[in-house]
Amino acid sequence: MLFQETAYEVVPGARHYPGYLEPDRQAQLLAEIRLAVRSAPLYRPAMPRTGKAFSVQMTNCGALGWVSDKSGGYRYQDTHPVTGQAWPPMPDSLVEIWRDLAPDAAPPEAALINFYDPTARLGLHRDEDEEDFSAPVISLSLGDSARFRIGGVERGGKTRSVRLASGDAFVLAGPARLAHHGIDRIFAGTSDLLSAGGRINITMRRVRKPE
Ligand code: MD3
Ligand code: FE
Repeated sequence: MLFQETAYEVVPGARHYPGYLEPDRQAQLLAEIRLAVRSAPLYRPAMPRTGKAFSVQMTNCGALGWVSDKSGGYRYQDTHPVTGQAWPPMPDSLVEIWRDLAPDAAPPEAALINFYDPTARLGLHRDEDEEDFSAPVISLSLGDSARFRIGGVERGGKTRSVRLASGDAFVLAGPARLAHHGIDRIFAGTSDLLSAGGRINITMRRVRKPE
């Protein structure tokens, strides 16, 4: 068995796969992410307009990467905003996971890598900077557990919380693709995968409409 395929629908279109990646596969993926981060270092994006720094550190791999800064706002671009270099290639293992969980979607173009220290948070937001919402977003969690919150397409509605652990996958499709979501807190010390602690989340995205 390549992956643990048991899933639960949290809200319509949002599927949680607890323990999708076995411990060996988590360690392999972590090694690939560390390699990518060596050439595309983690940096702290800034909020549009206010310029306030994110508490989450970010980088990307793949043809495109999601970035944000004070003057340019949220967008995808083909180079790292600090080094000016092209993003490192998307590891084959990520493409394999995308094919497993989204066999009908066009291949992913971006993998956003988020790093959370135990104090980092990600406020409720929607992922809406892509041209194509027909493909899902696929999330993979490594390291410490987190409390993930998901609501509706409209702001201010009812929300549900889910604890995400190392190795879990999440597929956001259909009515959940434009749902509000965020990370309320990190549970420090709940995983030994990252020797220095913290949490990594990888989200694979299709950005452009397929030809
Ligand atoms: C629901 N990341 O990178 S992953 C993000 O854990 C992001 O780092 C969080 O939100 C993290 O944008 C949550 C789960 C997730 C990812 C994308 C979604 C949930 C989503 C897109 C639409 C709806
Ligand atoms: Fe998001």
